[in-house]
Amino acid sequence: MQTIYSSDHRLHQGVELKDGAVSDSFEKPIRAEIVLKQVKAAGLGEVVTPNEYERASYIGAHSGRYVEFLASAWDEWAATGRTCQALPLVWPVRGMPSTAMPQFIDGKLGFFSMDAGSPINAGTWRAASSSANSALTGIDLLASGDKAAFALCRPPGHHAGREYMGGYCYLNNAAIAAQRCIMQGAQRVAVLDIDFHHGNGTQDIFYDRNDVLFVSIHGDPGVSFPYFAGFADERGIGAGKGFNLNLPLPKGTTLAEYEPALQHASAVIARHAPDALIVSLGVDTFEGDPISHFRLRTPDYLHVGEMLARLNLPTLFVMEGGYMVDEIGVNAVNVLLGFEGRA
Ligand code: SP5
Ligand code: ZN
Repeated sequence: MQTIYSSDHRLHQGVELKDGAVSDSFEKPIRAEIVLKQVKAAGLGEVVTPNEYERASYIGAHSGRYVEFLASAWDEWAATGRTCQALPLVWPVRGMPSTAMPQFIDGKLGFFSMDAGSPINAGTWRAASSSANSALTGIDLLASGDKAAFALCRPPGHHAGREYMGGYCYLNNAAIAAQRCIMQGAQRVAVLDIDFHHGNGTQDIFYDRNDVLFVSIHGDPGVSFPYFAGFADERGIGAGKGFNLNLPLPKGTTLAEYEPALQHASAVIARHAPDALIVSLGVDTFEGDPISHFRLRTPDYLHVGEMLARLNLPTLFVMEGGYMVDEIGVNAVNVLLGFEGRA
């Protein structure tokens, strides 16, 4: 399969609060470089750069005003004389009376975010849009007949909702890809999220829809980020009721517990009979991941890929998380090799 990759991801380098201090984010540029290196080392296939897309291609998954906010946030922040990264410090939580969008950047940052995990700097918009464009290019490869493609997206996307950033994410690459698939005439699409963290953003975007099925296998949100979404009783709303499936698993989950959940997810996806499958591929399920607590091992990822191939669907893999930097390449590429029957 082809890999879609843009070096523009390097323009974004975030910070996060860790142990009471501001330091480099776990979500750093070398992550994508290591995955790219392994794609080449394994001979996965050609590496291509993403096409350019209009900003309008992100709308549908996101609102227009959110996309405008992301595109202009750095300029609005810098116009106040600040040169540090832009971060939110106030949020409209339960009980606050106003639902209006603030006019000043400091208010907008809180209005359009779920946490302080997605700082904005001068290159963030270009990096995030190149990441979304990689996913969109992947959909266009499937439309032209490719059986599978790998969008090597960075920054990741699955925590970004219709109108919010968070968890290292800005544009929801997988959701933007699913939406393009539907706009191009697909009747049904499935998004399977196997990042360690619940894909709350993707769930949010498709929660009231029956055309895009969302299935996520992740760490129990009772004890894991994002804490406020990802529970098993979240099944969708309105027309979307029954088209959202969360399969939370406990701390310490190994392949033995993971495999039945993936089997269940596969059966539900097969029943939906989608025209395409989009896999939010996070490898922070790895036993050595610094911010997660599943215990998958490197060879297990080959097996995960084999299981996904059995669905026999046009499949776009979209890179999400994975923070054990030395292993992220081999683990992510193992899923793709397993999928291609090259285990
Ligand atoms: C895309 C993705 O995987 N986003 C994950 C966002 C997680 N944000 C919370 C990070 C909390 C880090 N806690 C450090 C614990 C170190 N032992
Ligand atoms: Zn994650």
